[in-house]
Amino acid sequence: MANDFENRPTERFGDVEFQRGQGGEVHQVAGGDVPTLTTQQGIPVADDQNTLKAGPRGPSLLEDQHFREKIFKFDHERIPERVVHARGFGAHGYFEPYESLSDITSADLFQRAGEQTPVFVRFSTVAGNKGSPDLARDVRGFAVKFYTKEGNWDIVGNNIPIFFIQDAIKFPDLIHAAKQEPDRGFPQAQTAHDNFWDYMSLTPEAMAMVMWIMSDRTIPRSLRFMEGFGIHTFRFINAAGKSTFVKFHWKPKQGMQSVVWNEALKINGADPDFHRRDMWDAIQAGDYPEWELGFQLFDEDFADKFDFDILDATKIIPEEILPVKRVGKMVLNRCVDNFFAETEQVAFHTANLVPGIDHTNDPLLQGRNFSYLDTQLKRLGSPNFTHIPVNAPRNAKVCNFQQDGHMAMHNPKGRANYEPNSWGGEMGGPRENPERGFKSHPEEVSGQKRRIRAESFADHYSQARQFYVSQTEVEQGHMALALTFELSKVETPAIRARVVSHLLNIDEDLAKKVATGLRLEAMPEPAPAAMPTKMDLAKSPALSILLNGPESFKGRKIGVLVSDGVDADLLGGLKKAAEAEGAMVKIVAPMIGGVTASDGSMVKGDEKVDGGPSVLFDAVAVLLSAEGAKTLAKEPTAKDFVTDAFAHCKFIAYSSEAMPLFEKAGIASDMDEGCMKLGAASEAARFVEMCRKVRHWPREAMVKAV
Ligand code: HDD
Repeated sequence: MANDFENRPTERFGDVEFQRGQGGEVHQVAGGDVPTLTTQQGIPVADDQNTLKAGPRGPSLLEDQHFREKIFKFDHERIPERVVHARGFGAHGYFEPYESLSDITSADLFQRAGEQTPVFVRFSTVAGNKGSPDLARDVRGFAVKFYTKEGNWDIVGNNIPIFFIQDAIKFPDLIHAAKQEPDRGFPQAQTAHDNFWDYMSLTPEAMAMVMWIMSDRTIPRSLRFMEGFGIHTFRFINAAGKSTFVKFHWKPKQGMQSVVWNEALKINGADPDFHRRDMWDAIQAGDYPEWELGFQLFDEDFADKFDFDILDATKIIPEEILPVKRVGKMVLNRCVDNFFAETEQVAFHTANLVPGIDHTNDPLLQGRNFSYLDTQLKRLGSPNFTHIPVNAPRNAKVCNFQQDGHMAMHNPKGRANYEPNSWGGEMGGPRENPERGFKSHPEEVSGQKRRIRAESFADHYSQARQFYVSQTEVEQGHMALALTFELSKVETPAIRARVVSHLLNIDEDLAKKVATGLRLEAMPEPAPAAMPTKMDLAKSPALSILLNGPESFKGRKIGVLVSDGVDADLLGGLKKAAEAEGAMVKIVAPMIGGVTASDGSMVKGDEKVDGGPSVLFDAVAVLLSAEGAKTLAKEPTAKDFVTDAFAHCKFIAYSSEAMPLFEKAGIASDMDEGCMKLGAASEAARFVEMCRKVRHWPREAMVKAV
């Protein structure tokens, strides 16, 4: 009798050959360039579609080791997600210093101008679980691993230069309050709920951070368009042992840009992977995102001049007082080969420091130095997580006597697994190196052992105010709306009032706007303050996004709504102008197969109109034929395309034939100088130039109610 694998009919799908089994199931068979499927033991597999059965209709047999192993492996695919920063996206790249910085640090990666050090960066949201949407209002993690020749160095930072709390002992409470409420398991990936604001209102030290998270910083347009910060004060040590304090900054070459809140809500529905896709698309297209690394450098005397403590992670040193020295650039030029192996398994740690860089006594940093190592054991399941390629040093050799444990990939070779030992040569293994080895800064420490917070940490409102007054009017408006939105989701009126009582210590006008937006019954008394607010701190323009926006429209996307009969010249002109600027054009068509243009050519669609709403683009163009406009004017999704673009203050180009759509959408009579009629292809360059401002903010006063 023929066995089950013989005489199967062969079929071709495209270039690929398949065989059809007795039950109609499809088999793909090795041969030529197609490798043989094997088990984990390397044993070749004959049939991956049918379990081993006693008779054609079963039962299945326990001896089917291939089946058992396959299901066993599948059942154990998931590892615990990160307790915070669960949702993330990683990419590879390199860092390159502009000059040697040997006068301030002996860290090897900063010694030679132009020398590249590989990096891996993972961006993340904080509160949401692994499957949460990208545009949640949230702080973004910005963690960078440098694979230096003296070992791995991590800057485990965020896109905001301060933090909620001053002492690490509060971290579990902060995160519990922010994540979903424990009795009901929701809301997910948002701070707009009672527990979060209850905790905030009882945590005056969080008030500066509250200002930052209620600003547009927490709804970035792209991970490529945001700053990053190391937050804490660290130390550099040079070869002579001299210490200099340093704060780390990442400045996006692409400029900063955020979305508006109503847009964020809609992006989350239209494309919950918006940020990941954007980063993936940019790198795949060769438009590599870049950041400059910046240092704020200072000494003890400079630190002593401030009323606040430079060890307090809720404070910044304004750039206008201490400029950021840009020392090099980081370029992300490669997506991961495998998301799980790299992005999911990467393990950052604030205590991964290389010689030439040291901690300070910031009590938040000190606690973090415990937490990160601890969490990796839980998440990755073995103390040998440093053997995973993304975590292993790439440019430094690992030589020590640590051994064994789950999943050990490499143990010390030879007889000696301890030191000191008296075995000579290679057999004796590695030895200490007082010259090259990591040395801590020999800081004097003394004092009583007490649970206490220094008085120098007590000013909770001055920098909150400084952040608020440094924003443009448009940005201040967004903050008032964000606070009103969040607190409107809080069900307990006393919590809403308690938050407003803090706002009164920050800015009276802001407090009034929020109180009015909430229809608060009565204005509360200002919250008791450990220290009065300094009302006269100078504005810091560096804190505003709009004052530090992009200089060009490079790396941005124009969504072009088209119909059959679209003017081929206009479309061609727009594509050319966008390309010249380094921007992308995406075609949004009534059907994904595309449209026939006025010259008879076929224009392929990138999105179908209901799958490509205008919130996905930085600017839009509506290029329709008269017939197309008439048809689309009846389509709710096409009307949303233009009303949303208009409400979100985007620049809009349109063909005159498209007007019926704007009329039907009810915005024709409001169209302003942010909307440009494209009469000829030659005018497209002017439109793209206009888009460099990214949004037409003067419109906002009219549309703010959305
Ligand atoms: Fe943290 C992850 C950033 C305070 C404990 N943190 C984590 C990540 C970032 C930050 C970017 C994700 C890393 C990745 O992509 O894998 N964390 C910060 C910043 C903080 C901060 C900028 C304040 C300045 N964190 C902080 C404190 C503690 C932790 C005070 C605990 C005492 N953080 C953790 C953690 C995580 C983490 C539990 C979860 C997953 C991980 O470490 O690897 O250990």
